[in-house]
Amino acid sequence: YVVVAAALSLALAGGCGNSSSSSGGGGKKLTLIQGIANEPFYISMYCGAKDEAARLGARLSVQAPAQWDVAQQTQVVTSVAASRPDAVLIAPVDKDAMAGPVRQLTGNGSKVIFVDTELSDQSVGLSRVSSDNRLGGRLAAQTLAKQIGDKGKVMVLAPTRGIATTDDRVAGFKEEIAKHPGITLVSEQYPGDDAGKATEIVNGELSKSPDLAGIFASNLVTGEGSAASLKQAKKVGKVKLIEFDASPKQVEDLRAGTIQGLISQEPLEIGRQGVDQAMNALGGKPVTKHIQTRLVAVTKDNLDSPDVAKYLYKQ
Ligand code: T6T
Repeated sequence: YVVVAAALSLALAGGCGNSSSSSGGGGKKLTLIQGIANEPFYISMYCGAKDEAARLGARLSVQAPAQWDVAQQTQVVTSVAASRPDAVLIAPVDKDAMAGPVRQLTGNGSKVIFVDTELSDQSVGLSRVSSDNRLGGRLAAQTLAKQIGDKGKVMVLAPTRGIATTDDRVAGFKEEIAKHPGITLVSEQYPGDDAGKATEIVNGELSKSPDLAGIFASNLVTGEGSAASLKQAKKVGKVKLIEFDASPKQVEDLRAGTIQGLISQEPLEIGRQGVDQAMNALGGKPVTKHIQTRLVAVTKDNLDSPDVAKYLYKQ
């Protein structure tokens, strides 16, 4: 099964060429373990990591679970640990449940760098490269507040509790919303890694609160589910939708008016910097413990400006 998931993620790794890169002989062996296979954010991250590995003469392979799931990612980690790469870049799917499996990697001698998500246990891993997700949640709330004229009912969705990134985004969102007396958070929902479930939940909320003003979907899958619900309920544009990430499909939906704002990350840069830190560690150079990449709030107004275009995820 693990082989199947890995093969799938290799086959669909996107427009960044082969699954591994080598400048020939003697290169360090790096493995990237994504949170989930075939997903635009992680594909971009892989592209950035792959380019950087090629530039530095390292070999990079990529593995991922087919779904966002602790048991599935544990299987992937166990097989990677057995292959003893020099370093592993990993986005753990749960900040606590993945601590044991990640320790297998360090126990087998691999240097560990967290990319995107991370563990609660700060003693594991040499470096953490991610967006400032709390800030991203605050930005989402500010963008939504503007869109709804600073008043009304809003809801927030994340896949599950326990994901380092989306937990921080929800916390940042709530922190900012609390500063807007005209806005009430009526619902905080965790549909799992399942767009269909997210659609059902938003459908339910729309029946319960027909005057719902806005939604913050804190990642791609919850965004996809929320957009589908608004389409079904014919509420597109009436209920303002802010999503994290900026996949080609999300950008298309922003242009079409289904989505009013995207909080875009720099997945290419996260991949690149993750490889740099791994290579620093392997070369005995200083390693930066915490690197925060940039975020930008994208709306229809700035979508076509060159400053913003570079934030949209390339595949
Ligand atoms: O938002 C990204 C990523 O940052 C997060 O950790 C999980 O979801 C995504 O991969 C988007 O689906």
